[in-house]
Amino acid sequence: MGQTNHRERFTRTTCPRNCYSSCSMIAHVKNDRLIKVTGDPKHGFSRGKLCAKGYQYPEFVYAENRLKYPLRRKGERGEEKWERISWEEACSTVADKLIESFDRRGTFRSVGYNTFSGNLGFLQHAMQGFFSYLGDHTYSVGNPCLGTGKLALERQRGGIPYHEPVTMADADCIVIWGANPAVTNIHQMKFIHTARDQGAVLIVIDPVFTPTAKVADIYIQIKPGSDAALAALLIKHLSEQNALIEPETIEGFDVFQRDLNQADVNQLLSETGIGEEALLALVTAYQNPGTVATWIGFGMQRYAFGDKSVRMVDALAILTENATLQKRPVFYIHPGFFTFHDRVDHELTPGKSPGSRGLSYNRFAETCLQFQEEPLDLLWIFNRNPLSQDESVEAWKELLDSVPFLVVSELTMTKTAMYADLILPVTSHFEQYDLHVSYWNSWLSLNEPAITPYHESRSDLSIARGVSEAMNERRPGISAFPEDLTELSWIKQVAAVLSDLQPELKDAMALRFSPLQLKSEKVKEKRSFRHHNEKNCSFLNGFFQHRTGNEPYDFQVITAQSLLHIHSQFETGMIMPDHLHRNEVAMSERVAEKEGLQDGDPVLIFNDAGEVRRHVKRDKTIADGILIMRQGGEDPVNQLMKERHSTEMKKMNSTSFYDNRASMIKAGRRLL
Ligand SMILES: Nc1nc2c(c(=O)[nH]1)N[C@H]1C(S)=C(S)[C@@H](COP(=O)(O)OP(=O)(O)OC[C@H]3O[C@@H](n4cnc5c(=O)[nH]c(N)nc54)[C@H](O)[C@@H]3O)O[C@H]1N2
Ligand SMILES: Nc1nc2c(c(=O)[nH]1)N[C@H]1C(S)=C(S)[C@@H](COP(=O)(O)OP(=O)(O)OC[C@H]3O[C@@H](n4cnc5c(=O)[nH]c(N)nc54)[C@H](O)[C@@H]3O)O[C@H]1N2
Ligand code: SF4
Ligand SMILES: [Mo]
Repeated sequence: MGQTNHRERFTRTTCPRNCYSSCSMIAHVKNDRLIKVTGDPKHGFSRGKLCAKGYQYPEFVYAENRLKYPLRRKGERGEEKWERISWEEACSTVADKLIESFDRRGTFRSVGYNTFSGNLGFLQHAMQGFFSYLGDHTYSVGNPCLGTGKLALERQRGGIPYHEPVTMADADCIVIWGANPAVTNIHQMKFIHTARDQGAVLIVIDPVFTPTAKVADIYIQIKPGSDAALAALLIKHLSEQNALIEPETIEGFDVFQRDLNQADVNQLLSETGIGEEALLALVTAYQNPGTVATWIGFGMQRYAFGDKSVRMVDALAILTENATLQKRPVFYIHPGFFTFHDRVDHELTPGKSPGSRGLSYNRFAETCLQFQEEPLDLLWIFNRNPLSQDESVEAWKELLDSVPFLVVSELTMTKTAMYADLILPVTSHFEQYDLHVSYWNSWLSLNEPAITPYHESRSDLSIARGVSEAMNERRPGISAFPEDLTELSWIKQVAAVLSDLQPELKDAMALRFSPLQLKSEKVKEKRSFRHHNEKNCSFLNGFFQHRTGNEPYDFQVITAQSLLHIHSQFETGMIMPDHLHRNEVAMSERVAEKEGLQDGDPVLIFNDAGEVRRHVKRDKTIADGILIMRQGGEDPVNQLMKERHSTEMKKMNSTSFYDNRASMIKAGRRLL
């Protein structure tokens, strides 16, 4: 690495993006330049293929907006005037700010971080660990992405069901509730197509006619947020036909059934917006004597009552299966991802001290703004772009305007980085070591550096080390972060910790030759609804009140993932256009027709949280009450969001990205 070498070299790396696959990939390098990236045939999930983003990595790595040097703000916040500084100056500045805060308050509680999902590798724990070594501090907790469903399944079954995603190929029927794998999980489509080739029926339930819906045998256009109602209806139907399997043997079924008896069929049906025929197709599907795979997608849980939808759909699988639970596999995530990450955090970092302030993601900015005592002196954002992706953009703007010092570690100049006092450029995965486990499949893979770091970029770990050294120079012993820690020694330690669970991991370097398939953990599934009792809130309690009490806006705004981007990432360098441009809004052709809107017409979309400007794109597959926009960009759609959580939802530490309504105007006229 590093030297000029005219021959092409190959290095095994792993795509670190927040994506189902975690593809192992081969970097092709010539003269220390990444010239091409190809899939790794030894990765048993992606099997030698990548998505368009993966193949596009050389453009990503050398993109014009990639950060090269540490930058210090010159003008006003957000004015985007910067000066280049040295790493020494950058690390000393952060060290000074941290020590200043400690001296003023006698604690590090007024320094905090917010991080999430730019890179899902194990190396990221080192940066979080840096704060843990300081002692008390403020940090973000929870999971704004898939936390609702995870908790709901854990409550319902006492654990998360897991089946190898490859086994979906053996199903006789696949029912996808709110996932769009043709866009978000393209490698899974192989197994879905195999199942269909062998005669399986594919049913897709989604308010949007997605690329996945296009290849389905049956597409059911459900009203947003009503999956709990649809699943309840199905259970009622099946129960009336005595088609539930030994429900009385299920712990907690009595409470569940009482709930269900109270629910009104007509109300349920009108909630879902679907017809009798679609309902009967689903009833038939769940009576299939063979294997019916239920995929609980992340899309259906992004609602205020998303946990109820997850629990009800899961209940449908439990109630139509015998005690072995083999024929009604439910797919959600690979729980090993969390087991491994929790373990590394636990074993290799000091953990969070009791005086630390762990703030839920879904109210992070609001909570920081409310601190009376010990307000934040310094906020460090890494691996995260809240001004584009958070649910409370308005509160985030306020927080970033008011926090005395803001540090952002980034690959590119993002919406959030533009507000920073100090921007620290990080290496891409091609420039550092890392180790990855997928949250969907059971493959674990190594990432070796393929090229020297881009300009002066550094890994998050090496930034933590630099700041720690600068702190200790000023105040010996103030930071206990291990100063000899390198990326390689960190991942070796991670592998050693994980080798308790997977002995093959004893030698992390063996992964240079092939990714490793983890041995599946024994699935601890139980036919149980033991958490359905009055105290934990029954199934449909509150569901209808919420659904009828919606705000006075005309459209539901759905902002799901897009094929050629990962959230706000891949903004530049992508040479192909995505299905929807960032400045477009897709809507029903009928609505556009009625309002005289042509393709390209400018519209303003607004609600009480904010407004965004877009150009019309007509689409005859979209239902009348829905607007579709993409995430990210200059004028992020999340400006239309604000926190809308029930108390129960808050306890679930979750988010409701699609539970969002807005109206639309053109030239001062409101369009319905
Ligand atoms: N290309 C690409 N791939 C990605 C990502 C990306 O940004 N780009 N992001 C990754 C991440 S972090 C995640 S979390 C996953 C998410 O991937 P998925 O699990 O596929 O989830 P979403 O894209 O959020 O939503 C899936 C579908 O749910 C539908 N939906 C919305 N509301 C409802 C509803 O009320 N009921 C039902 N039944 N369906 C509904 C949406 O229209 C959408 O088609 O994708 C990952 N993969
Ligand atoms: N409207 C709407 N909003 C959503 C969603 C939605 O469906 N609709 N989905 C939600 C979901 S599922 C998710 S997962 C979140 C994602 O929320 P975020 O994690 O905030 O999403 P990204 O846009 O991927 O931002 C990650 C940032 O980390 C940076 N980064 C990448 N690698 C590294 C690294 O190694 N080190 C450092 N320091 N930085 C790095 C990237 O450049 C990028 O700017 O968005 C949520 N927001
Ligand atoms: S974005 Fe996902 S599918 Fe594409 S290369 Fe990365 S891990 Fe693979
Ligand atoms: Mo996500």
